[in-house]
Amino acid sequence: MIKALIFDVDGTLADTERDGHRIAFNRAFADAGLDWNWTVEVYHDLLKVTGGKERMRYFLEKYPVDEPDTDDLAGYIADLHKAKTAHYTKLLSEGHIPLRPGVERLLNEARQRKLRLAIATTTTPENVTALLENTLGKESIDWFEVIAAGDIVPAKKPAPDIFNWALEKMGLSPDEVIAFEDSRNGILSVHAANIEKLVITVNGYTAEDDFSGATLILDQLGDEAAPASVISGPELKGDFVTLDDILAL
Ligand code: XBP
Ligand code: MG
Repeated sequence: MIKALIFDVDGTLADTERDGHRIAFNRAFADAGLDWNWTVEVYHDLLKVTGGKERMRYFLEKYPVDEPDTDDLAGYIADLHKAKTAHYTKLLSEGHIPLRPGVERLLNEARQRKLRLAIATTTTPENVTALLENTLGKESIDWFEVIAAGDIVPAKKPAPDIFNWALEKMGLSPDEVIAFEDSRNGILSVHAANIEKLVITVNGYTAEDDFSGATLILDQLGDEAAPASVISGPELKGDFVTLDDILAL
């Protein structure tokens, strides 16, 4: 019996990476006088690593750029990341990043039918709050019983920790939830947490990812104005994903 829906944020609730996080990173780098520039293409590679601080470290290790002039690299990266978060939340407050089609509709359907809602993401908690506030309104934070985000767990996705944390807080077992994700790291995390039911909505960065084992893969949840296409899994009853489609999985 399904009792809750657990949503990833970046790429799933909204297409935040290319025109949100990436831009915010680049603005923080420019402010700090760094000549790092994460192009759309480079960022695709960098998305292999979840977590902004972890991603910057990976960039420094893998790309031929000068190390910043500091004897406290962890502190330097943490400060840079704070600046990036400020830029990112500002972008959200300017209304540049909408929710993906069907997200608001499905959340409302779930609330009406008394399903419990949670979030499991690697992004910083402030970013989740800012996205929800600026798209669904301030009160929408309370729609989610648990917001599991960022550094509250030691290991980010693809580790299962963030989903395990959310399940534990809700007192639910993996077979009582359905997860929503958009990426390879997401599916690995969900499966490692023993959650079997998983809906994937792909996006520009993740369309070619390996999603073997996902229950349903779509281009989007969809709406009347923007119908969904099933990439793999059971056909939908109508033109977009309804809660009945989800509960029938
Ligand atoms: C999201 C991420 C995050 C964001 C940046 O992955 O990897 O790192 O890109 O957020 P997922 P922060 O959707 O799988 O949770 O800079 O706040 O870490
Ligand atoms: Mg994601």
